[in-house]
Amino acid sequence: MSAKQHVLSVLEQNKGNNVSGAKLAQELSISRNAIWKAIKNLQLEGYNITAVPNKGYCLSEDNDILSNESIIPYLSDTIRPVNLEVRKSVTSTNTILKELASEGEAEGKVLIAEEQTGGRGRLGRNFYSPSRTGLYMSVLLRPKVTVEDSLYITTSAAVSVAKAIEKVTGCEAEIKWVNDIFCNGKKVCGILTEAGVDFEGGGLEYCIVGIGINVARPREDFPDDIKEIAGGIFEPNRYSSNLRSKLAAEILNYFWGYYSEFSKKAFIDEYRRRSFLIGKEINIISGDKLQNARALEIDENARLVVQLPDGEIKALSSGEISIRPK
Ligand code: BT5
Repeated sequence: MSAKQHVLSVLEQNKGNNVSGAKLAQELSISRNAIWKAIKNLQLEGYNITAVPNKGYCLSEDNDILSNESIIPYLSDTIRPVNLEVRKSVTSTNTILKELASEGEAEGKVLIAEEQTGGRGRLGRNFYSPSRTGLYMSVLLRPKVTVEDSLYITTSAAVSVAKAIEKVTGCEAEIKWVNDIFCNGKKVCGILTEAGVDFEGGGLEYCIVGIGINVARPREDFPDDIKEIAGGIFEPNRYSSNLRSKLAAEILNYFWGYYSEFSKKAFIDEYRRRSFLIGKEINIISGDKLQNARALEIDENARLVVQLPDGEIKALSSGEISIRPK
């Protein structure tokens, strides 16, 4: 760890409180001059650190820059040491992690970005990923599961995100089958799971779970094409505290808990409980075709059970649906 990372780590752990330069120098066994330099560099990177003579340095409570040092304190002991990397701006955390996976990166690598310039959704769609108000994160897994069972990775990630949102922000989070999380009737999160198949072994070579969250509605608002459907967990004027780091850590805590006991499928009941499609009139979308249906339930395999107008009952394990306006 560099002196700068060390200093940041101590300041993050004492956020909102003064830490004396002498104490920092002693704890980190470096000169006070080196501490001062580290502070200057952090301030240049945008960290809101005040220096008060005779009191020391204080990292402002509402400082909201994502870093290993800001996230790690909130990770539960059972998932440490997680191989976390935070970058300022990337094309897509999923794309980069895919490249790393094919170069042999181990399970547990987590890539988090402040901004994505080419954030991706399913089927080649875009995921709008501006800086400051979102959290974009991908997790690399090397699961020993069948291709069929890998569908539950998205299911468990959706439950982890919903639970983490509620724990950290207090906002109620619901799931729209398959991979969207809604707060106050708006999509605040999408999940894109991508896998490399091991053709010889018949299982998965790797699996990447990408999670994109609108923590706050951007000040300049969402682009016109998603304004109606997208929402932030917070309105811009209500979001001031440092929540993204906690949110990232809690998602990982829940997700790792489920993943480490994957075969138990302990997340299914919670997934069903949070699904808000049940009883609704929906459209099943395939290409440019729409088929009317009624959503009956989420079954024990996280499939959406629907009834078609002719009475036929079908269980869908993946796909796209929209709610039909009344
Ligand atoms: C998703 O796809 O919602 C999956 C999004 C996954 C994003 C994460 S971020 C980290 C990782 N790296 C990536 O590059 N991707 C993953 P889908 O269900 O296909 O929904 C895409 C649709 O959601 C778009 O066509 C828009 O209508 C809408 N959309 C785009 N950006 C949005 C946003 N920021 N918030 C809400 N809805 C959005």
